[in-house]
Amino acid sequence: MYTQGLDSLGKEALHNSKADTATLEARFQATVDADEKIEPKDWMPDAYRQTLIRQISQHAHSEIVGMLPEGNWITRAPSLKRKAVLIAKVQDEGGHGMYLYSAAETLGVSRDQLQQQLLSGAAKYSSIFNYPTPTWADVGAIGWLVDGAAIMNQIPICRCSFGPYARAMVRVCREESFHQRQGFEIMMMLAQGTPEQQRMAQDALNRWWWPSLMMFGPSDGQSRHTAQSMKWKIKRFTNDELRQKFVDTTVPQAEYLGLKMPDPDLKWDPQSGHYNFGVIDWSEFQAVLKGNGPCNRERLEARRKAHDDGAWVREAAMAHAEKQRARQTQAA
Ligand code: BYC
Repeated sequence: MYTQGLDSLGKEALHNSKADTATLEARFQATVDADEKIEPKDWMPDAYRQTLIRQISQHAHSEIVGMLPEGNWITRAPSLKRKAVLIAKVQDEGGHGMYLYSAAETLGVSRDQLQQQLLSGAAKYSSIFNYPTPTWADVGAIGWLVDGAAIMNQIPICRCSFGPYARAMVRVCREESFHQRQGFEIMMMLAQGTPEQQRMAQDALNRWWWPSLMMFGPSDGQSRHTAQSMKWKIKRFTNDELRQKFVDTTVPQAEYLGLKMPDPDLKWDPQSGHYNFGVIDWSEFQAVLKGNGPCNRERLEARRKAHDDGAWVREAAMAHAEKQRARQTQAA
């Protein structure tokens, strides 16, 4: 775990007996307002720290659980090339999880604690990964829509006020762009393929469209964290703003593919310059968050099994580290 020892923002104030929390908070907010980064050793309000731990760890868990729906297709990818690309993509998601756990650790929480929160079911991860992947077209739809939505959400996080999170997002977004393109290319091949392949592509779009819109989180009126997170510049756009951007970008892509969006209310509005879209079924979103989505139990069981199966690796690594330490002590 990273040290929390120094406190460059609050150092001077901490040594001043008159300095109080209000002074520290004002300096913190001034730093954020000036678009300067907050670093792990800087003073920060506890609520800012807790919000970041919640969001970054939820994000990390999403990457790790997100390996499962697509991982399901690695052994069945339709060609060697597709298999190699899919393995690389799923491995990238694992890497994103690792950067994000490291970023969360700089806030004073341990990776073990975060793992336990995921495995016990206490921590949230993105609702989207509780849906099944019954056909190869789902791999295309995830890349195109889920990675597409992820990029829309994550590009602004590259400008997040917390340095380690912002910096991790730069590489993550570059990799997600590649993922989105590989997904779109799969959809393009299917959409231009046989009638059966076209049906598969359309069916995958039908199943993934609405859950992709839910990925952006509750509507602004229901989002309990947005206002504060925008003030702290953890978030740069609201959930609804990002959702609208995603719809506006993705509808023309579906048209290009010759696929139909599963929303009879979807309509271009020349006055606003945006697409109007139908009402999201928030009861489905809430059910998934409560653990009752189609695959919630299966996903957590897979993670728990992986954790249990990996126990011997952790033990071996600890034994090796212990042996190295003993050798170094003997040599000294
Ligand atoms: N699913 O006040 P709100 C990927 C929760 S993985 C589940 O709006 P906030 C990929 C929210 O946590 C990318 N829970 O919250 C991987 C809060 O819960 P609590 C994943 C959700 O934080 C593999 C409550 O609802 N991306 O790209 O201001 C393969 C109220 O919401 C969801 C991220 O994690 C949800 N969809 O805004 C392919 C991005 N939405 O703890 C691809 C980082 C909301 O208060 N996270 N909740 O009970 C964020 O940007 C923000 O946390 C959110 C939510 C926009 C998601």
